[in-house]
Amino acid sequence: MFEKIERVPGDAILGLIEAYNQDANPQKVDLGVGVYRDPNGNTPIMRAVKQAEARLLESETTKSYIGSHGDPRYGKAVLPLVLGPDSPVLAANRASATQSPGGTGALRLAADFIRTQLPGKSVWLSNPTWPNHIGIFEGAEIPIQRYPYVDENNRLDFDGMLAALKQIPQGDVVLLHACCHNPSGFDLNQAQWRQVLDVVQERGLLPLVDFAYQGFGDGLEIDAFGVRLLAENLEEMLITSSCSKNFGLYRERTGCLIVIAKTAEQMENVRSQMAIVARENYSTPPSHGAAIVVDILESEELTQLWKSELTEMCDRINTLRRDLVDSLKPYGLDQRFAHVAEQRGMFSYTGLSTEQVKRLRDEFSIYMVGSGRANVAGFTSENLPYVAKAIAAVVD
Ligand code: PLP
Ligand code: TYF
Repeated sequence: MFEKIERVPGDAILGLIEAYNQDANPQKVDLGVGVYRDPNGNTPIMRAVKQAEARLLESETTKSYIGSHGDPRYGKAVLPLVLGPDSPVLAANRASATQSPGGTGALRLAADFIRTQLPGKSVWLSNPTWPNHIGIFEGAEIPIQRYPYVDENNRLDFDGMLAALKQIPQGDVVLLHACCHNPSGFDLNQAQWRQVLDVVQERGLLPLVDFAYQGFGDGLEIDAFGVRLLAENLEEMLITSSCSKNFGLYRERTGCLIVIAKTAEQMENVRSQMAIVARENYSTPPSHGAAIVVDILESEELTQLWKSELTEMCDRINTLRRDLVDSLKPYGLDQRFAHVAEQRGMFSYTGLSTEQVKRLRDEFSIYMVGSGRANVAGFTSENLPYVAKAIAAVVD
């Protein structure tokens, strides 16, 4: 029966890990997959996480299932983190959180909810976007449409984006990156978020905001500006939140789908549907990562430690952005790459072509995604001069 099944290529981003590992060049540089790296190139477990885990080892009393919505304490801890502790939406009991296996699991919940409860609606994705967005919504058999986001000069195409949003049919779903746009690194400023809100209101669109990098752009609060603006001014929206990056819990699969409804009662109705969607996907979510997050956020001391570690990570990324531009100065390339310092989050659309990316890999063992996306966190003070020299060698 299996003889007709074709082999397909694996995920291009994840494939870079393998290629990098097999490269024997001691000067190799990994700017591929989106995981944070410290100055030594490692992705360490955060100290707050380690401490919470040690406490959990002592205090955990059962491995029995948690419910389809996960641990209610997780929702209680994460909702104010995302929406703000004084959110009127929380005060009105209009928001619900369903714990999920990472932000990816939350996206799949959203997709299945849209298919079953909002049939016929399309989802509009930025062009470009995280390739998994396409896979997830295709997998859930939801029609996909695109809106422009980056122009041919490698700049944010906000006019193009807004013009496209103004044409979207009423009731369709528009997926917005809350901050740290993957893959481009171009984010909306606050005035632009207000304009997006106006169009979403005018057209009666349902925003689905992907919040995978809270704390990696300009900090936990500033990064939440767009999410909170929409939440406070709209009756309905969906948010996917992930603790993979900001708690460094990648493999523990920790996230949630947040639903905001017009009334507390409608929220409960939607919430009841979410439990079914979750159950039909994976029954109940994994517990460990969420238990860590709860332990941290319920402890003032651990919250402080976690916030200071997160700030350090965020500052490091933004410093590296400026350092790359500085390293390119001796080659007269600082103006050409000035956008790298303006972008936010781990990713940068460098503007390097597929051909240039290939040369960086083949000739210099520098690995980045074919689109020219670099993971800025992969830079170190040691490899930056080497990377800058290599970039200067491949650009015309
Ligand atoms: N959304 C975006 C834009 C991402 O880049 C990622 C992953 O890295 C995710 C969602 C989901 O991440 P995870 O499933 O690891 O929480
Ligand atoms: O874009 C990235 O690098 C991260 C990690 O299938 C990732 O979002 C990449 C591909 C994938 C899952 C996660």
